[in-house]
Amino acid sequence: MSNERLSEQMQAFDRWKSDLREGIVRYQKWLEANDMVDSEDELRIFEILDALQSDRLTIAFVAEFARGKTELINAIFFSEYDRRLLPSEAGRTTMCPTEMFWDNKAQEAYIRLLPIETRLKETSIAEFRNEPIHWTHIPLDLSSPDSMAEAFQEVVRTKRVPLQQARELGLYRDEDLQLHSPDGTVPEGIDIPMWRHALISFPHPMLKQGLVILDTPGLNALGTEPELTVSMLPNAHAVVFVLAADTGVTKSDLDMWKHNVKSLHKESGVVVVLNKVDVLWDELKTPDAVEKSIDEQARKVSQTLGMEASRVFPVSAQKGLLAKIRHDNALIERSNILHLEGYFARDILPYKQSLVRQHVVNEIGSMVKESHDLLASRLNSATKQLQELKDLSGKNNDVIEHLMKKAREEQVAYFKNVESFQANKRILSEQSKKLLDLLSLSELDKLVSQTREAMSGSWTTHGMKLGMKTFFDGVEEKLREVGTYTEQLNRLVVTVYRKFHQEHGITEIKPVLYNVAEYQREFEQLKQDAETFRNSPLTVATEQHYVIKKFFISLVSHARNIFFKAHKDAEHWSKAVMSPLVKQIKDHKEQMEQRLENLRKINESRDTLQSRIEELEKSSSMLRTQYAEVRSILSTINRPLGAAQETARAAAG
Ligand SMILES: Nc1nc2c(ncn2[C@@H]2O[C@H](COP(=O)(O)OP(=O)(O)O)[C@@H](O)[C@H]2O)c(=O)[nH]1
Ligand SMILES: [Mg+2]
Repeated sequence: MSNERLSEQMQAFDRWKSDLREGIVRYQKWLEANDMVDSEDELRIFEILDALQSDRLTIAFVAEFARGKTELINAIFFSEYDRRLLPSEAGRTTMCPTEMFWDNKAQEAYIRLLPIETRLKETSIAEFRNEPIHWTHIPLDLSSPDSMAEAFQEVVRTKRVPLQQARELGLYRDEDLQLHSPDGTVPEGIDIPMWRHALISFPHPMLKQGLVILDTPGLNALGTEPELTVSMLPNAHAVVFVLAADTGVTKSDLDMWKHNVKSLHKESGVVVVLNKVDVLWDELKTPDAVEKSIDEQARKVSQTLGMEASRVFPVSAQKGLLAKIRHDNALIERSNILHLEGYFARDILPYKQSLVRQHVVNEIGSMVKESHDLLASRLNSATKQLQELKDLSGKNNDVIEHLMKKAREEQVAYFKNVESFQANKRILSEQSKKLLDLLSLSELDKLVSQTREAMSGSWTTHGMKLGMKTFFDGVEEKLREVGTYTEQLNRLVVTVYRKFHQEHGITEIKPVLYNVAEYQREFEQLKQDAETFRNSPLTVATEQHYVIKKFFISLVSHARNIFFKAHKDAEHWSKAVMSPLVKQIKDHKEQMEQRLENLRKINESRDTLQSRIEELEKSSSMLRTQYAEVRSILSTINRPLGAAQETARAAAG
């Protein structure tokens, strides 16, 4: 059980990442040592190292208010502070969405709060994130738990504002009157959250290892902050949906599940937590009977939600936190909190690792593979030359001259092909420009203005439907065009590569092709998330201009992000796609020259044959060492997480 603790698995994951980093750095050095650096590759390596450094695992907690999300976060992640670190309160909390992480760049503990008034601006939270000036910054004094607890209280601060202002901010609807004033009199002012979003940088070990926890307030926030639904939650690697045993599955729990959470299941792991099972710990019942009633309720939850029973975890966050603080093992066991941690460790982390792995292996792996292939081809040619020279001993000059003549002819044919290659390369680079134009942000922005026109300023659910249709139809059309164009480009690339390999017997390498499928998939997902939001009863019921406007802002911001990535990717691709072949061509040219030079020297004086053979043998053996090194780097990069753990365990034992 103990090795299923999330913290240990996070550590193993972190070690795996640092092994990977080491492998990449080794490769970087290897490239330098062997004089094989290319500025485009260098940049790419730098980007990958940076991406690994800032790689994150996001777990989002979603539920109606008061189900115990915050308590659960305290119990799983923050128990070693021997207190309830994050404020968890009885009753309705008006907290804002809160992200907890460690700010690696600033290396500083703080709380940053985005004022609620920023909702009036046409900027998404993601965009605000890059503009610290809009956030209120509170440094955290780690040496004083009291002052820290006080600082955390700031996150849940509210303020009283006139009704009109709350309405403008999209935080009050006339239908909500009941909530604010049970006797039905219209209040003069209402309490609204001070903040729209909170970022907490905190040096907890798991956060330092790249964990991000997203704590969300209840259903209301999902309705009023569309960015949560269309961007933040779909981007999380795991979503924890929390129910409480004292309330059971209420109508609003079920609404939230159906419209906001269930659909996330495709992209990320969703688990259901049935919290507060301690309310069922009836002293008058036998332990067996208690367990039975808990199982019964969990089974009902799984049926109602249509979720496999193995993904429903009955726990008590409160007792779990208490038990961990008191080191009461029996109570920890009873709270069942470790079960949930084990699930994250066993299922979520490996999934996340496969994502990182896919990315790194795609990027760096193909570069290392390229070096590997280049070496293989050098080694191959050295071996051939060596054989040729060995065969020469005892042969007369005619044979050598004949060989030289043939080598020269090959060289001439080769140079002709190099010329036509250069021409093709120019064509390709021209055509790549068109690909980049198709993927440019200004193209997308044209679509955005068309969308706005289609809606003709009608920020209603009907207008939203029209707008979404215009937008996604437009994007799909554009991506189709990109797809067709990409196919043409890829065909040209393949042809150019093949021609060289076939005509000159060069070791075949497969060019990396540009692929838009990933971005098409991302748009498909965005469309589904947007659809979910549009169909959510909250959205349909409100007809709120405000919310719909916000929804479009987050939609556009997300879409721009996808285009930005696709464009960047295409730009890199167009610069790099020919480089393996260029290197091969250069190498082959040198080999041909060297071969001729050898033959010439030997022709002049047969005495040099032996020394030439020795030289070639020496350089072959050097090539073999380089080859072994690059193979070992390749295997480090391909190593699975489990293997890294084994190594660490072996080293420790
Ligand atoms: N009995 C019991 N109460 C809990 C448990 N977890 C949370 N609570 C209580 O439920 C209330 C709401 O908890 P909180 O974490 O703030 O809920 P959130 O709004 O979902 O973040 C607080 O009074 C907690 O003390 C639990 O496991 N058992
Ligand atoms: Mg909370």
